[in-house]
Amino acid sequence: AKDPDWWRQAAVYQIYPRSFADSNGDGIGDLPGITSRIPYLAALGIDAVWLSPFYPSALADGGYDVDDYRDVDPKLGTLADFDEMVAALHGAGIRLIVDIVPNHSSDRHEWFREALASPAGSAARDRYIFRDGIGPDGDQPPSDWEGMFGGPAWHPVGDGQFYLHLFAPEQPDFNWANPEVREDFLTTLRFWSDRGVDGFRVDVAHGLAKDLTHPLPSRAELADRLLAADGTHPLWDREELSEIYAEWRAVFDEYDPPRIAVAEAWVAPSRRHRYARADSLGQAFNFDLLRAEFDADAFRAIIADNLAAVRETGSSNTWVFSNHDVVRHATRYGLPAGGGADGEVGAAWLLSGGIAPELDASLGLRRARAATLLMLALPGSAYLYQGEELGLPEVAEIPDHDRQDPTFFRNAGVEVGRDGCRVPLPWTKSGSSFGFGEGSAHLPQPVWFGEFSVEAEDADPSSTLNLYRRALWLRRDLQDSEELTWLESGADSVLAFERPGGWRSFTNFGSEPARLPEGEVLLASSPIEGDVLPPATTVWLR
Ligand code: TEU
Ligand code: CA
Repeated sequence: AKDPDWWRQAAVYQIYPRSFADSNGDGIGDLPGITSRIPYLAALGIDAVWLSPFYPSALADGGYDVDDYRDVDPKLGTLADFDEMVAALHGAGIRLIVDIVPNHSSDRHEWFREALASPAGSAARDRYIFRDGIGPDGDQPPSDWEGMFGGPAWHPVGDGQFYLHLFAPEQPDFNWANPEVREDFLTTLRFWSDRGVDGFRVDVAHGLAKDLTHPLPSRAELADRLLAADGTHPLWDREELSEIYAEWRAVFDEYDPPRIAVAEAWVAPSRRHRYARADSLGQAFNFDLLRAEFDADAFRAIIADNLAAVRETGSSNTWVFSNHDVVRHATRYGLPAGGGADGEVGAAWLLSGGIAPELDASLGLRRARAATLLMLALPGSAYLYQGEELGLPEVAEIPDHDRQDPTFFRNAGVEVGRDGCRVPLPWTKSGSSFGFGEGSAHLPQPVWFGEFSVEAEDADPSSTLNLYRRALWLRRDLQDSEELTWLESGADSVLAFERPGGWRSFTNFGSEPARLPEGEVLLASSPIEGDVLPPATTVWLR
């Protein structure tokens, strides 16, 4: 059915392709591997897959350094494999969203190689952001800016010029003021839409537009401007983005049903919703819950604010606890509270991947299950990250020489990188790479991974996998309109609300048992006895 609103309350499962399933034993997950696991995805009860980059890439940043936007990395398969995967997903009733990375290409992209081979001031260089060096000898970077992964944001090319890279040096930023760049991305959107993809996840959607026409501000001045968040920052969240995404919207609307898009924009909540408007990308990731402590008041405020804001944009809400960039939530919730400012799970923990020695893993998992069940009762789309349905914790024990993430290498000592949430999935209790593939996995799996395998959890009725399955299928039956009514729970630590059809959700965030209201228990995140709502537990009642 061509339901144009399919995305509004979808459960979307993120696949990090190199770590999902390996079909040919080279240790790298691939597209045929994904296709072979579609029965698993279908049984899970998801509505769509979001596929992280699968394009040709030297993997300087896990595939977010794209060599060619209109091809498949040969290590992951071919375009024919892609078409087969799309057909099989659609055959199973699962839609596909692909990641698109418009802020930067890789330094191996044809256009960037052409830029390097061309002189300063050439048309080829104008597709990226080149500037002359400064200082008495002209050998100093144009400004003191730092990249997101640490180190200078300008890289010298040997002829007196430098190029801008807000991420790794292998990720030169595009010049979005150049019409050729704009046009090429429209071609890419059509290329994948024509192949049947249902939508796009837009990487660093708040980047792209930049204003470097004025004297470049210092790093300190930039930081001040960011706080103002008024659309005039030279690098982030600029007003011109609306124009760019209006052009994208016109392309999405060429299709039936229109292709959807979700913005990844790390901006202030008050600025996020402009990406979600119907004349823009249509939906934006809401990372507020992801950054919050496991706390009833924090969750209540975030949910209420977002329900109100989204009503104004006409979009639907999005909820996220885990993705390929952050410490898995089963681990985060086992960390001591108050790691950061403003009641957030310390940005330090989140972004550094630093695992505290005082981690309580079983509390973390218990809370993660409760939080997920709460999220799946909320109106809007739930974005799930591969492995969270197994309750996978962050993998801390990765030897330095096996690490791949650039944040580790460029910021060593400050960050341990994002590899710990990207370790290949365990499918079986034992055997070569726990069923991921016949060879050894590209990131080492810990010895205990088999306990969290699909095989082990499949057989255990109380496993996290079976909880996710039941929750996702029930949610499909129960989801109705996007209404939510808050309920008086009688306890500060208990967050309660009702959805249409008499579906109620109660979460006890506290460490003491609370009273469970009357009703039919549909599902609970931990075992329930009598009229007690145990600590760190969500129950669905009707
Ligand atoms: O992330 C955008 C981003 O701003 C990241 O720096 C994010 O804040 C960080 O990873 C949190 O640890 C996107 C992708 O999700 C990420 O994997 C890429 O590395 C990045 O863009 C560059 O493409
Ligand atoms: Ca492979």
